[in-house]
Amino acid sequence: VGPENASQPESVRLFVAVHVPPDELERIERETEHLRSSLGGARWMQRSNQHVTLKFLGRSPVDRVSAIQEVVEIVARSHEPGECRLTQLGAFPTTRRARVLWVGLDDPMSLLPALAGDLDRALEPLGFPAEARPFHPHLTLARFKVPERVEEHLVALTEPGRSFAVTGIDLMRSHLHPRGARYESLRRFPLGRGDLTGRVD
Ligand code: 2AM
Repeated sequence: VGPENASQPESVRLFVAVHVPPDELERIERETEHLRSSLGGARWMQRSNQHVTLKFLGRSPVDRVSAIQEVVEIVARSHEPGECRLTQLGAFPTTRRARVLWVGLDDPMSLLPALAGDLDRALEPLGFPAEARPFHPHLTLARFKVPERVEEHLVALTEPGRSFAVTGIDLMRSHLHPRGARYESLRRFPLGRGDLTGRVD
């Protein structure tokens, strides 16, 4: 973990996320191709930047990163892998005045809210305030500087999504640039592996 910039050399911007397999991201891109011309004000996320955020930490001192990693590892180990599927399109805060266009997830075991809730609680003692808003698992596709009416455009995706395994969570760093952020996985933590009291590896 290196310095972010000269004015704030000792902090990094962090979040914890789940990644979606590239073929599913390609499918969503194909299925939303027509929206790129109809939604003129949208800034589309590159596929390499797409993810499902579980917990946003924001700025953190670099010397906190190893303590954060320990907490994320414990949470990851305490949940077994699960299956999710990308489903319908939606928008925040509303489809009439959208700022964020996203694709939602079907998560039959409620793994994502369970992970998000545990991360929220476990990271609070390290100084990261618990999330006040309800958790809505989503993968951001595009953002709007000026809120845009998108409701007429959000027809159902036609191809059925493939269910995919969620086997790990990533501690992510965001690098802010004038032309958009770039996200980097600092470390992936596998889910499960059972026994939390006796590490064998
Ligand atoms: P979004 O996709 O819903 O915009 C990196 O910025 C990731 O952290 C993004 O996926 C973004 O979620 C999320 N994020 C950014 N700022 C946030 C905030 N203040 N609260 C919660 N999540 C945030």
